Amino acid sequence: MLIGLVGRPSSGKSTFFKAATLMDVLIADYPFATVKPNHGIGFVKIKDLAPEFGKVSNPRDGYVRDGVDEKGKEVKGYWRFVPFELMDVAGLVEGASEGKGLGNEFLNDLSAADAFIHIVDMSGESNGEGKPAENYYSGNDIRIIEKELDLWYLGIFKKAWGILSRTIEIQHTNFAETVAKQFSGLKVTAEDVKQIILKSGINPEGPAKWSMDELSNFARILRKYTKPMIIAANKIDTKRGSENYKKIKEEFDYPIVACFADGELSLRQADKAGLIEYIPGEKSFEVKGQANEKQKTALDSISRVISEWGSTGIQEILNKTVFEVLNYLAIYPAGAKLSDSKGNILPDCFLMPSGSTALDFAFRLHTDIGKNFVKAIDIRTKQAVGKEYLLKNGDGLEIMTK
Ligand SMILES: Nc1nc2c(ncn2[C@@H]2O[C@H](COP(=O)(O)OP(=O)(O)OP(=O)(O)O)[C@@H](O)[C@H]2O)c(=O)[nH]1
Ligand SMILES: [Mg+2]
Repeated sequence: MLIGLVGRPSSGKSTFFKAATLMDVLIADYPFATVKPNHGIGFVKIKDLAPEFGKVSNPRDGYVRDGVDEKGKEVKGYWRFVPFELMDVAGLVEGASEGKGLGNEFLNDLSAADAFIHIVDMSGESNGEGKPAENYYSGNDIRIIEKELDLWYLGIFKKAWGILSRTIEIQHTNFAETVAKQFSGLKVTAEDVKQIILKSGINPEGPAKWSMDELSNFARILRKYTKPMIIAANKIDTKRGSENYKKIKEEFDYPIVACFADGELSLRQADKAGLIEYIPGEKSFEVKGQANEKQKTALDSISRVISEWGSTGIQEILNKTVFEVLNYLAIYPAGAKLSDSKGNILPDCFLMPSGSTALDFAFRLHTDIGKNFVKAIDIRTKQAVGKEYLLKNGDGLEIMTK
C-alpha cells in the first residue's frame, strides 16, 4: 500500500512527511523546496493483540509503545505502530498540466498510490503558488489541486484513448477489462470501472466517439474513485487557522482533519532525543530530560495547540486514510503461543484490503501456505474458520496447512 502526499508548494507536505517518517528531508519557507519525490515509512497506530494475552510483541517492522487502556490501566506494549509506504512529492500549482511550476510529470510517481493525503495550508499567509499573501482562502487550493489532478489523469487517458477505444469497438472486447488493463499502472481495476459506469450513468458504448467532455468526465470520476483523498488542514496553529478550517469544513465534503505538522515534527524529534515521552496521536506528552528555556517555550506553545485540538492530527489522518478511506484491516499471523520459532511475539502484522478472506491472508504470507491451506484458527476464540472467512480488523489467525 502506498499513500501519497499532495498539495501546493509550501503547504507543509515535507514537514508532514518528516514528522511521520523521521526521515531527513528538506523543509523550507520558499516554494518548490522538494523537487525529487521522497519515499518513506509511515505508521498506523492500533491496539496490539499481544497484551490481550498478557504479552508484549516484538515487531519485525514497526514498533510498540506502552499505553493506558480503557480502564485507565498502564499496559506494556499497548500500542502497535504498523508500517506502510508514504511518499512526498513536489508542489503542484495551477497550470501545472501546461508546464507551470515543476509541471505535473512528477505526479506519475504517484500513479501507484492507493490514496492521497492533500496537505492544505490553513494560515492564509501564502497563496496557491506558495508565495506570501494576506488572508488567502484555503478553499482555493482544494479546487486548484482537484483540477490539476483531473488534468493529470485526463492527459494519461488522452494519450491512450484513441487506440484503446477503437480496439474495444472493433474487437468487441469488454470495456471495463480493457480500460483496467490499460490503466493498471494507475491502480484501476475492472471492478472500479464497472462501479463508475453504474454510478455515473456513463454510456460505455462507442467510446471512440466520446466527446472531450465525456472523456474528461470519465477521467475525473475514475480519479476520484481510484485515488480517494483526505484533507489535512495544516498549520492549524496559525492566527487564521481555525477560521479557515471551519470554512473549508462547510464547503467541502471530504474527510477533513485539523493538522499541526510542524508541532508533530518537534514532538517526534524531542521524543527520539529523550527530552520528552510522546506517543504519536496523544493529546499530551511528558517532559523527561532537561529542557532549556527556548525548548520549554516551544513545548509549551505546542502543548497549548494540541490540548485545544485533541492532538496534532497527523496520526489521526494516517489512521483514517488507511482504515476509513481505504478500509484496510490489520491482521496478525499467529501460532498458539503467539511466537515464531525464535521466540519473537507476534513479529508480523499485515495490512489487508477489506473483503479479504482467510485464504487471501494465507497467500499473502506465502504462496505455499495459500496452496496448502486447510483451515485457520482464530487465536482469540480458538475456533476454526474456512478459506472463505472474511477477515476482521485486528484478527489473529493461525493458518493450518496440509
Ligand atoms: N505554522 C506552521 N508552519 C508549518 C506547519 N507545517 C509546515 N510549516 C512551515 O511551512 C513551510 C513549508 O513547509 P514544507 O514542508 O517545506 O512545505 P512543502 O509543502 O513540502 O513545500 P514544497 O516542497 O516547496 O512544495 C516551512 O516553513 C514549514 O516550517 C505547521 O503545522 N504550522
Ligand atoms: Mg516539500
